[in-house]
Amino acid sequence: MNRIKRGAGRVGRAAGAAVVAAAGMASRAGAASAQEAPVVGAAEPWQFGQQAAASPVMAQLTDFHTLLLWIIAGITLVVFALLAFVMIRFNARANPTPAKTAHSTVIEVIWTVIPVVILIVIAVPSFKLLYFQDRIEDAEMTIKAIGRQWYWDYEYPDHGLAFSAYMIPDEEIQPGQRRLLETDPAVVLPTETNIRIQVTAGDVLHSWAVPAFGIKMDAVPGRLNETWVRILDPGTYYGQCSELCGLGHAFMPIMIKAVPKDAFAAWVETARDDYGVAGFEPQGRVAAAAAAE
Ligand SMILES: [Cu+2]
Repeated sequence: MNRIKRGAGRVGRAAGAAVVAAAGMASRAGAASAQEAPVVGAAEPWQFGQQAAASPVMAQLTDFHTLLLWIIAGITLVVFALLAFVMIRFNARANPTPAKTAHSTVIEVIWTVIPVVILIVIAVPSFKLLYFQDRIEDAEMTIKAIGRQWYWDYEYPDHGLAFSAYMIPDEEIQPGQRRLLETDPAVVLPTETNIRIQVTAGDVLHSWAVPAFGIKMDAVPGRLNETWVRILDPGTYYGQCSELCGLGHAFMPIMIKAVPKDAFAAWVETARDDYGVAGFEPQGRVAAAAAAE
């Protein structure tokens, strides 16, 4: 059902993202724009299940979650049925003279082998998924998120940008914005791009988590953790610090605007005025792409 909904929303969402990109260029804050892209990555009241997958990793996580749910439901039903059978068939009234059986090799084998088979069925896709989300071989660009008390610093080492993203406080929140989730500025990322994400912290433990991407990565001072994302659809995606880091833990959200590649390139050009790193020379793949244009 999700898939149908997502498919239908795609055209509208792409149009919305173009508007956001244009609005982002017009206003420095960008976030204050009335024409937001339709939100795709945020928790909803009375939400059941996962947020709609916005990346291949999250799509696989959702499938894995569904598989586990079926396995758990099956185990619960079997155990319930066995208990009911025992209570009805072997209660004192139905079975006044109990058997004296103390051991059964057959039953021992069955209740050892079946759980082992279940664990293998779980372990194989689990490990595959762990390695899939671990890192991307062929990253097209990198961003670095640095957790701080209590905001996130972001660096775009390929594009020479660096900025701090602070939560928009309640006094300044505009209609249509999401309280405790909106940041200024938002992190802008291109869709359909393999993005390496490096996560670390400058003071205490934090965790960079965006549910729609299937990412929850510890931010550890002195350690560089790595993961990746490929954002499938334009939109706005929200996340929060997910490691208790002190007084402002609930007030350092993550806000990502995913826009098509050309809109991202345009954003990089305008963002350079505000967030450009002095003396930056593009290198490697990004420099080659810029030279080819
Ligand atoms: Cu934190």
